[in-house]
Amino acid sequence: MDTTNILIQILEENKTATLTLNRPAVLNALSYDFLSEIAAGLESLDKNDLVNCIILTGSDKAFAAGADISALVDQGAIGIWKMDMYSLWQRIKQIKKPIVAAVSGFALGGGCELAMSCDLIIASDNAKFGQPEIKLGIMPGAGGTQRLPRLVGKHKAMEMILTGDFISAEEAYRLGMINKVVPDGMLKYESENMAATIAAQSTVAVQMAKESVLRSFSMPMDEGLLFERRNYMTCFDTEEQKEKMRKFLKR
Ligand code: CO8
Repeated sequence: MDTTNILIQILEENKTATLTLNRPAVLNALSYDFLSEIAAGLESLDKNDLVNCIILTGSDKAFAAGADISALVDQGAIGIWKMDMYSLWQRIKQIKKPIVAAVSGFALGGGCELAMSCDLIIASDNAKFGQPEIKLGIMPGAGGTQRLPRLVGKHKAMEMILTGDFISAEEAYRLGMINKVVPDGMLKYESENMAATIAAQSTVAVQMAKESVLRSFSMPMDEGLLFERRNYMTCFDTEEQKEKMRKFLKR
Protein backbone atom coordinates (compact mmCIF):
# COMPACT_ATOMS: atom_id res chain seq x y z
CA MET A 1 0.00 0.00 0.00
CA ASP A 2 1.51 3.37 -1.05
CA THR A 3 -0.24 6.57 -0.10
CA THR A 4 0.98 10.12 -0.43
CA ASN A 5 3.12 10.45 2.66
CA ILE A 6 3.46 6.99 4.12
CA LEU A 7 4.86 3.76 2.74
CA ILE A 8 3.76 0.38 4.00
CA GLN A 9 5.70 -2.81 3.47
CA ILE A 10 4.56 -6.17 4.79
CA LEU A 11 7.07 -8.99 5.39
CA GLU A 12 4.73 -11.99 5.37
CA GLU A 13 7.38 -14.51 6.39
CA ASN A 14 8.07 -12.54 9.59
CA LYS A 15 4.47 -11.40 10.15
CA THR A 16 5.79 -7.84 10.47
CA ALA A 17 5.01 -4.63 8.66
CA THR A 18 6.94 -1.39 8.36
CA LEU A 19 5.14 1.92 8.09
CA THR A 20 7.61 4.56 6.87
CA LEU A 21 6.92 8.26 7.35
CA ASN A 22 7.73 9.83 4.02
CA ARG A 23 7.40 13.60 4.06
CA PRO A 24 11.10 14.37 3.71
CA ALA A 25 10.81 18.00 2.55
CA VAL A 26 9.70 19.00 6.07
CA LEU A 27 11.50 16.28 8.04
CA ASN A 28 8.23 14.38 8.52
CA ALA A 29 6.55 17.31 10.28
CA LEU A 30 3.16 16.11 11.50
CA SER A 31 0.36 18.02 9.82
CA TYR A 32 -3.24 16.98 10.48
CA ASP A 33 -3.49 15.17 7.14
CA PHE A 34 -0.17 13.42 7.62
CA LEU A 35 -1.08 12.22 11.13
CA SER A 36 -4.46 11.06 9.71
CA GLU A 37 -2.61 8.96 7.15
CA ILE A 38 -0.38 7.52 9.87
CA ALA A 39 -3.39 6.64 12.07
CA ALA A 40 -5.24 5.08 9.13
CA GLY A 41 -2.13 3.14 8.05
CA LEU A 42 -1.61 1.76 11.55
CA GLU A 43 -5.30 0.82 11.80
CA SER A 44 -5.15 -1.04 8.50
CA LEU A 45 -2.16 -3.04 9.79
CA ASP A 46 -3.92 -3.64 13.11
CA LYS A 47 -6.73 -5.35 11.16
CA ASN A 48 -4.40 -7.29 8.86
CA ASP A 49 -4.06 -10.96 9.90
CA LEU A 50 -0.72 -11.24 8.08
CA VAL A 51 0.83 -8.83 10.58
CA ASN A 52 1.57 -9.41 14.26
CA CYS A 53 3.98 -6.55 14.96
CA ILE A 54 4.41 -3.13 13.37
CA ILE A 55 7.56 -1.04 12.87
CA LEU A 56 7.10 2.72 12.62
CA THR A 57 10.06 4.52 11.10
CA GLY A 58 11.11 7.71 9.31
CA SER A 59 14.06 8.73 7.18
CA ASP A 60 17.77 8.72 8.05
CA LYS A 61 17.56 12.44 8.88
CA ALA A 62 14.28 12.50 10.80
CA PHE A 63 11.84 10.19 12.46
CA ALA A 64 9.64 13.31 12.77
CA ALA A 65 10.60 16.91 13.60
CA GLY A 66 7.36 17.63 15.43
CA ALA A 67 4.02 19.16 14.62
CA ASP A 68 3.93 21.07 11.36
CA ILE A 69 4.73 24.57 12.58
CA SER A 70 3.39 26.18 9.39
CA ALA A 71 -0.09 24.88 10.24
CA LEU A 72 0.11 26.12 13.84
CA VAL A 73 1.67 29.56 13.58
CA ASP A 74 -1.55 31.55 13.04
CA GLN A 75 -3.88 29.37 15.09
CA GLY A 76 -5.75 30.39 18.24
CA ALA A 77 -6.86 28.04 20.97
CA ILE A 78 -10.25 27.47 19.31
CA GLY A 79 -8.55 26.70 16.00
CA ILE A 80 -6.32 24.11 17.66
CA TRP A 81 -9.37 22.64 19.41
CA LYS A 82 -11.33 22.46 16.15
CA MET A 83 -8.35 20.88 14.37
CA ASP A 84 -8.81 18.01 16.85
CA MET A 85 -5.46 16.29 16.44
CA TYR A 86 -6.32 14.56 19.73
CA SER A 87 -8.76 12.18 18.10
CA LEU A 88 -5.89 11.07 15.84
CA TRP A 89 -3.53 10.52 18.78
CA GLN A 90 -6.31 8.58 20.46
CA ARG A 91 -6.63 6.30 17.42
CA ILE A 92 -2.88 5.65 17.49
CA LYS A 93 -3.08 4.88 21.22
CA GLN A 94 -5.77 2.27 20.54
CA ILE A 95 -3.70 0.13 18.16
CA LYS A 96 -3.71 -3.37 19.66
CA LYS A 97 -0.60 -4.78 18.02
CA PRO A 98 2.82 -3.82 19.39
CA ILE A 99 4.56 -0.97 17.58
CA VAL A 100 8.35 -0.71 17.49
CA ALA A 101 9.57 2.82 16.77
CA ALA A 102 12.77 2.69 14.70
CA VAL A 103 14.22 6.16 15.14
CA SER A 104 16.97 7.73 13.08
CA GLY A 105 17.77 11.44 13.19
CA PHE A 106 15.39 13.90 14.83
CA ALA A 107 12.48 12.82 17.04
CA LEU A 108 11.31 16.19 18.30
CA GLY A 109 8.14 17.62 19.83
CA GLY A 110 5.18 15.69 18.42
CA GLY A 111 7.75 13.38 16.77
CA CYS A 112 9.23 12.46 20.16
CA GLU A 113 5.68 12.04 21.46
CA LEU A 114 4.87 9.76 18.53
CA ALA A 115 7.93 7.60 19.32
CA MET A 116 6.92 7.49 23.00
CA SER A 117 3.38 6.40 21.98
CA CYS A 118 4.98 3.28 20.51
CA ASP A 119 5.66 0.24 22.67
CA LEU A 120 9.41 -0.10 22.12
CA ILE A 121 11.99 2.31 20.72
CA ILE A 122 15.15 1.33 18.90
CA ALA A 123 17.34 4.23 17.82
CA SER A 124 20.29 4.61 15.56
CA ASP A 125 23.31 6.27 17.17
CA ASN A 126 22.63 9.49 15.23
CA ALA A 127 19.15 9.92 16.79
CA LYS A 128 18.24 13.01 18.79
CA PHE A 129 15.23 13.21 21.07
CA GLY A 130 13.73 16.42 22.38
CA GLN A 131 10.69 18.43 23.34
CA PRO A 132 11.65 21.85 21.93
CA GLU A 133 8.12 23.31 22.08
CA ILE A 134 9.18 25.74 24.83
CA LYS A 135 11.41 27.50 22.27
CA LEU A 136 8.27 28.16 20.22
CA GLY A 137 6.36 29.64 23.16
CA ILE A 138 4.25 26.53 23.68
CA MET A 139 4.58 23.24 25.54
CA PRO A 140 4.19 19.55 24.62
CA GLY A 141 0.58 18.74 23.76
CA ALA A 142 0.48 15.10 22.72
CA GLY A 143 1.56 13.33 25.88
CA GLY A 144 5.09 14.67 26.38
CA THR A 145 4.52 15.98 29.89
CA GLN A 146 2.95 12.67 30.91
CA ARG A 147 4.94 9.99 29.10
CA LEU A 148 8.42 11.51 29.32
CA PRO A 149 8.55 11.77 33.16
CA ARG A 150 7.36 8.17 33.40
CA LEU A 151 10.26 7.13 31.17
CA VAL A 152 13.15 9.31 32.32
CA GLY A 153 12.02 10.60 35.73
CA LYS A 154 10.77 14.02 36.79
CA HIS A 155 13.98 16.01 36.80
CA LYS A 156 15.33 14.98 33.42
CA ALA A 157 11.85 15.40 31.90
CA MET A 158 11.66 18.90 33.40
CA GLU A 159 15.07 19.71 31.95
CA MET A 160 14.12 18.51 28.47
CA ILE A 161 10.71 20.19 28.50
CA LEU A 162 11.78 23.48 30.13
CA THR A 163 15.03 24.01 28.21
CA GLY A 164 14.00 22.40 24.92
CA ASP A 165 17.49 20.87 24.65
CA PHE A 166 17.90 17.61 22.73
CA ILE A 167 19.43 14.43 24.09
CA SER A 168 21.44 11.86 22.14
CA ALA A 169 20.35 8.27 21.56
CA GLU A 170 23.08 7.16 23.97
CA GLU A 171 21.69 9.39 26.73
CA ALA A 172 18.10 8.34 25.95
CA TYR A 173 19.25 4.73 26.38
CA ARG A 174 21.04 5.48 29.64
CA LEU A 175 17.89 7.18 30.97
CA GLY A 176 15.70 4.19 30.10
CA MET A 177 13.74 6.08 27.45
CA ILE A 178 14.61 3.65 24.66
CA ASN A 179 15.33 -0.07 24.35
CA LYS A 180 18.47 -0.10 22.25
CA VAL A 181 20.99 2.09 20.43
CA VAL A 182 22.38 0.56 17.28
CA PRO A 183 25.01 1.72 14.80
CA ASP A 184 23.67 3.83 11.96
CA GLY A 185 22.96 1.38 9.15
CA MET A 186 21.83 -1.42 11.49
CA LEU A 187 18.51 0.19 12.45
CA LYS A 188 16.40 -1.64 9.88
CA TYR A 189 17.97 -5.01 10.68
CA GLU A 190 17.71 -4.59 14.47
CA SER A 191 14.14 -3.30 14.45
CA GLU A 192 13.00 -6.06 12.10
CA ASN A 193 14.73 -8.58 14.33
CA MET A 194 12.94 -7.27 17.43
CA ALA A 195 9.59 -7.07 15.62
CA ALA A 196 9.96 -10.59 14.16
CA THR A 197 10.74 -12.03 17.61
CA ILE A 198 7.57 -10.45 18.99
CA ALA A 199 5.51 -11.38 15.92
CA ALA A 200 6.48 -15.06 16.33
CA GLN A 201 4.70 -15.26 19.71
CA SER A 202 1.02 -15.98 20.23
CA THR A 203 -0.98 -13.11 18.72
CA VAL A 204 -3.53 -13.16 21.53
CA ALA A 205 -0.94 -13.36 24.32
CA VAL A 206 1.07 -10.50 22.79
CA GLN A 207 -1.93 -8.23 22.47
CA MET A 208 -3.27 -9.12 25.92
CA ALA A 209 0.17 -8.41 27.41
CA LYS A 210 0.49 -5.07 25.60
CA GLU A 211 -2.95 -4.02 26.80
CA SER A 212 -2.16 -5.02 30.38
CA VAL A 213 1.19 -3.19 30.49
CA LEU A 214 -0.45 -0.02 29.12
CA ARG A 215 -3.16 -0.25 31.79
CA SER A 216 -0.46 -0.08 34.47
CA PHE A 217 0.00 3.59 33.53
CA SER A 218 -3.65 4.51 33.94
CA MET A 219 -5.02 2.26 36.68
CA PRO A 220 -4.47 1.90 40.40
CA MET A 221 -2.50 -1.29 41.23
CA ASP A 222 -5.47 -3.38 42.46
CA GLU A 223 -7.55 -2.66 39.35
CA GLY A 224 -4.51 -3.24 37.17
CA LEU A 225 -3.92 -6.62 38.80
CA LEU A 226 -7.54 -7.58 38.19
CA PHE A 227 -7.26 -6.45 34.57
CA GLU A 228 -4.07 -8.49 34.17
CA ARG A 229 -5.76 -11.58 35.64
CA ARG A 230 -8.62 -11.38 33.11
CA ASN A 231 -6.21 -11.03 30.19
CA TYR A 232 -4.04 -13.85 31.57
CA MET A 233 -7.09 -16.15 31.66
CA THR A 234 -8.02 -15.22 28.10
CA CYS A 235 -4.67 -16.64 26.90
CA PHE A 236 -5.86 -20.08 28.05
CA ASP A 237 -8.52 -20.09 25.34
CA THR A 238 -5.90 -20.13 22.58
CA GLU A 239 -4.50 -23.05 20.61
CA GLU A 240 -1.01 -21.62 21.03
CA GLN A 241 -1.18 -21.96 24.80
CA LYS A 242 -2.11 -25.66 24.49
CA GLU A 243 0.51 -26.35 21.81
CA LYS A 244 3.35 -24.48 23.49
CA MET A 245 2.76 -25.94 26.94
CA ARG A 246 2.36 -29.52 25.59
CA LYS A 247 5.48 -29.12 23.52
CA PHE A 248 7.41 -27.96 26.56
CA LEU A 249 6.27 -30.94 28.61
CA LYS A 250 7.18 -33.42 25.84
CA ARG A 251 10.63 -32.03 25.18
N1 CO8 B 1 7.29 22.02 10.98
C1 CO8 B 1 7.34 22.49 9.72
N2 CO8 B 1 8.44 22.45 8.95
C2 CO8 B 1 9.55 21.91 9.50
C3 CO8 B 1 9.57 21.40 10.80
C4 CO8 B 1 8.37 21.46 11.57
N3 CO8 B 1 8.28 20.97 12.81
N4 CO8 B 1 10.81 20.95 11.07
C5 CO8 B 1 11.54 21.14 9.95
N5 CO8 B 1 10.78 21.73 8.99
C6 CO8 B 1 11.20 22.11 7.64
C7 CO8 B 1 12.06 23.35 7.64
O1 CO8 B 1 11.26 24.53 7.70
C8 CO8 B 1 12.81 23.19 6.33
O2 CO8 B 1 11.96 23.57 5.28
P1 CO8 B 1 12.58 24.46 4.06
O3 CO8 B 1 13.61 23.57 3.44
O4 CO8 B 1 11.40 24.71 3.20
O5 CO8 B 1 13.18 25.66 4.69
C9 CO8 B 1 12.99 21.68 6.24
O6 CO8 B 1 12.04 21.10 7.10
C10 CO8 B 1 14.38 21.23 6.68
O7 CO8 B 1 14.60 21.73 7.99
P2 CO8 B 1 15.87 22.61 8.40
O8 CO8 B 1 16.41 23.36 7.21
O9 CO8 B 1 15.51 23.41 9.59
O10 CO8 B 1 16.90 21.44 8.76
P3 CO8 B 1 18.12 21.54 9.79
O11 CO8 B 1 18.89 20.30 9.60
O12 CO8 B 1 18.84 22.82 9.67
O13 CO8 B 1 17.42 21.52 11.24
C11 CO8 B 1 15.86 20.74 12.91
C12 CO8 B 1 16.69 20.40 11.64
C13 CO8 B 1 16.79 20.99 14.09
C14 CO8 B 1 14.99 19.54 13.21
C15 CO8 B 1 14.99 21.99 12.64
O14 CO8 B 1 14.30 21.81 11.41
C16 CO8 B 1 13.99 22.27 13.70
O15 CO8 B 1 14.32 22.80 14.74
N6 CO8 B 1 12.69 21.93 13.45
C17 CO8 B 1 11.62 22.25 14.34
C18 CO8 B 1 11.63 21.33 15.55
C19 CO8 B 1 10.53 21.73 16.53
O16 CO8 B 1 10.53 22.79 17.08
N7 CO8 B 1 9.58 20.80 16.76
C20 CO8 B 1 8.45 21.04 17.64
C21 CO8 B 1 7.29 21.52 16.84
S1 CO8 B 1 5.90 21.95 17.87
C22 CO8 B 1 5.25 20.46 18.31
O17 CO8 B 1 5.71 19.42 17.94
C23 CO8 B 1 4.03 20.51 19.18
C24 CO8 B 1 3.47 19.11 19.40
C25 CO8 B 1 2.03 19.19 19.77
C26 CO8 B 1 1.34 17.88 19.60
C27 CO8 B 1 0.53 17.66 18.42
C28 CO8 B 1 1.29 17.61 17.12
C29 CO8 B 1 1.17 16.60 16.12
